[in-house]
Amino acid sequence: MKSKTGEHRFETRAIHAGQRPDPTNGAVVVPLYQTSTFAQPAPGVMRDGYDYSRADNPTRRALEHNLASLEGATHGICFGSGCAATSAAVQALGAGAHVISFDDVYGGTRRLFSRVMAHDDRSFTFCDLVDPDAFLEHVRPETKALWIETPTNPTLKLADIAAISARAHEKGLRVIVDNTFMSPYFQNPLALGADAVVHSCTKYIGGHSDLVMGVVMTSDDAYAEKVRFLQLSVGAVPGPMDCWLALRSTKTLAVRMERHAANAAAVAEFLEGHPAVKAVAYPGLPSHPQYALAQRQMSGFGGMITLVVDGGLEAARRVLDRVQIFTLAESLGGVESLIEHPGLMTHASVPPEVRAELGIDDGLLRLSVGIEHVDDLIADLKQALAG
Ligand code: P1T
Repeated sequence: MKSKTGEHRFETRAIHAGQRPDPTNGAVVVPLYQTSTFAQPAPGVMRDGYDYSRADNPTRRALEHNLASLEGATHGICFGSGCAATSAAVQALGAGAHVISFDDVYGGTRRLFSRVMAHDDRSFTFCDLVDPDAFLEHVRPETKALWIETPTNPTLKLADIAAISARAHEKGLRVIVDNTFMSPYFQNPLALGADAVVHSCTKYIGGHSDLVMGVVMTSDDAYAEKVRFLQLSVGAVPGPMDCWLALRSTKTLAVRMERHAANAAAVAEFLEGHPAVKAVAYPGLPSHPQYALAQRQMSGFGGMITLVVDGGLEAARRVLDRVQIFTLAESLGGVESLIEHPGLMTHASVPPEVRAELGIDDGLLRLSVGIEHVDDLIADLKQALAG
């Protein structure tokens, strides 16, 4: 299903790319093709390229076109989770690959790299990519790629995608960016020189905390072919229902992201002035050490905030206990505001000494600011932080 909207702006592509009224009955919304298999007119002959839903499905294909269009990629390849997409993106680098990863990545990504994929013949080095030259000393003959998450989860450090991509390409390395926190609306790594983008669609792309999915996007045909082959062969594919939900969600991605960012900016400013808060990280605050880079490579600052409360774990637990609108839960990017304690939750699988090195303090809390009324969100945090 080809989009006729390739030249249009993000909001228009979000609603139309990969989709058009059904040619048989005019349905405006791409139907949910909840089917595992497809009748074939003759052995080996397919209608419109479909034979089995692990290989391809019309609802999934529409979503893949839609997502690729939003990220400015030629190929979008969906998986059953962000972790499955991450795994395929690395597997596609080939056997024996060494990957240099930003040190402060999602705990599940670090676990996948160091406790699953490193047990095959791959190897990983974690380093702080705030300095775009930092990876150079770790490059080996078998190094194939850099893995960047920016902003990082949970300390919201940034990596300069353009600077790192230029240096990496000189060394013949690919750059893969996990763009989950920004969504394709606020940051487009491919336009900055990266070779591939991964999203956990579970987050902003899905946007309603009702699905788990991932995607790999690239304009590199040879690399895409490898990822596509892994999608078919390993089979970690999303079901048609989740694809249908995601396709419905991208239609509102732009307006949701605008509200997430506006609310987060106001919440971050409130937290920065609060006496019980020791530190606040939000890329849109002038106090963020990489504010200039944020302004350069992102068109907005997203909905994620990290704060450190005075009084360590006990004080953090008190806040978690008291919040009423913010829900204590893992994940992020949904319309509802969430709060979590990375040390005990999303990053509990990261060894304590590594957490300490990364600054994942006992008093550190992570907010996913939703799209409720901002005054209610600030009032909730105010009462939760009160002495
Ligand atoms: O959960 P899954 O869809 O498999 O996505 C993994 C993933 C990948 N990349 C980033 C930046 C992520 O934040 C995640 C998942 N993160 C959480 C569940 C979390 O609460 O941080």
